[in-house]
Amino acid sequence: MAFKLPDLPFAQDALEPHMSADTLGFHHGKHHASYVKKLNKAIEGTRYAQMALEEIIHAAADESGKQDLFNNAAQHWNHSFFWNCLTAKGGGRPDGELGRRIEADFGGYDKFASAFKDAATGQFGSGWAWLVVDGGKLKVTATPNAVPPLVRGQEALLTCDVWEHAYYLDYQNRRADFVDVYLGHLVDWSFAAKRFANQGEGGRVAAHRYQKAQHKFAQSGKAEEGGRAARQAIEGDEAEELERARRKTAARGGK
Ligand code: MN3
Repeated sequence: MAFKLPDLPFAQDALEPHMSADTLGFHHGKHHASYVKKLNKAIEGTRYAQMALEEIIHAAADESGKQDLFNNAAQHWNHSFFWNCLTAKGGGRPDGELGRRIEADFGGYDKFASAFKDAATGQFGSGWAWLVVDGGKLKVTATPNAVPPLVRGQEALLTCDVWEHAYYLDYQNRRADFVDVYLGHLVDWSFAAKRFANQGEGGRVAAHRYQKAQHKFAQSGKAEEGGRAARQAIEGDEAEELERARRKTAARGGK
């Protein structure tokens, strides 16, 4: 079964004036759509067609000659994630447990914001700025081109797309202005907080074990064995979501 372009979680003009309907029309309707189309073309009739998206990313990252597949799969993941990081009337400081952890791990929200802005503006050329959980600690990082934090063993909580197509229509060459607006008006902290609550250190380790089990299953085609291993690898809030992904993968062609 082919991957589908997800709908935006808001109306195309909902983020104006901070992110225009024009920008979203191209970014979602053309750029993201094109990654999905190329990904589907690349996996058609191959063993990748039976894998979940994150498995494809891990597998393609480990294999030589699969750069295009990696790029398109990762960009589909990155953009699907990015849309969820945005909301009308967003931005500002996070509260709750995530807010407290940002205080503790960065020494205050302002220090976090400044590190995030540095990562976003300091990324030479195309890429992404992220807030991640790395080894149980919050961290700001940047990745080039299509690279998602999951291939570095990090769990993404939040991202800002700093490819020029993300801001050029609205901000031209002023990437720093775009990042300020992202932090001040667009960030959906409730999404990041949900990710944080569901994917602490335990979740990260479980997710990694799950991915390994799934990968083995995808290679062997033994759905029952793979499913059992995957179920054993996970517990907690993530379990249901991962189990759904497993069933979908199995339905796609597992025996
Ligand atoms: Mn983009």
